[in-house]
Amino acid sequence: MRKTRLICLLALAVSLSFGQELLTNGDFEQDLSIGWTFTDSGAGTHTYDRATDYHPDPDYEAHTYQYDNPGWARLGQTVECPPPCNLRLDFTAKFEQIGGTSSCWPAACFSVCYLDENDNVLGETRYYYSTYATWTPSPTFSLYQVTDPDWTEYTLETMTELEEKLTGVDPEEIAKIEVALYSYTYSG
Ligand SMILES: [Ca+2]
Ligand SMILES: [Ca+2]
Repeated sequence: MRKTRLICLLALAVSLSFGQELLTNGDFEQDLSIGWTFTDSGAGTHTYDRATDYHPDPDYEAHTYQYDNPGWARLGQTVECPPPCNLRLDFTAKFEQIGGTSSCWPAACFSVCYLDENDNVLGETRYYYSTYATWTPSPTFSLYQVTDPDWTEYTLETMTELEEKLTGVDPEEIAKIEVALYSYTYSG
């Protein structure tokens, strides 16, 4: 059976800093080609944009969208993060999902990937909003299930995260961090 699937993720602002802001255009006030890179799974419909009216404040928000299945859409930015990886991530986001079953489900995610100097993913912290997602955490995969669909502020301290959740990641190997708006649909 095939049902309509429609998921979104909207972000008001993203900040990755330790004293000094590392992200370029983290408030989305400039065109998204500045600082941000869009990638997708190549099948289905994937879009991203920025607009002022996703959130009632007067300035811009960014948005990723994934339709049909399976597939994903990702708007990300990678920054250098020499060890020790001691950063504070603040983002304000709104997650949306429509439709889904236990065998075919959407998830709206905000992803933080810890990369080595060769861009290999050492671990990930993923915030996700999904009724059916079956992901389970591991020492290299930390999960935070979002249950509030309204605009909410989130904070992640990378040092604490690595010590308490991502015990399978060697902080000394981390050279970069990628943050991303990530819209995903699983189809089994
Ligand atoms: Ca706005
Ligand atoms: Ca903004």
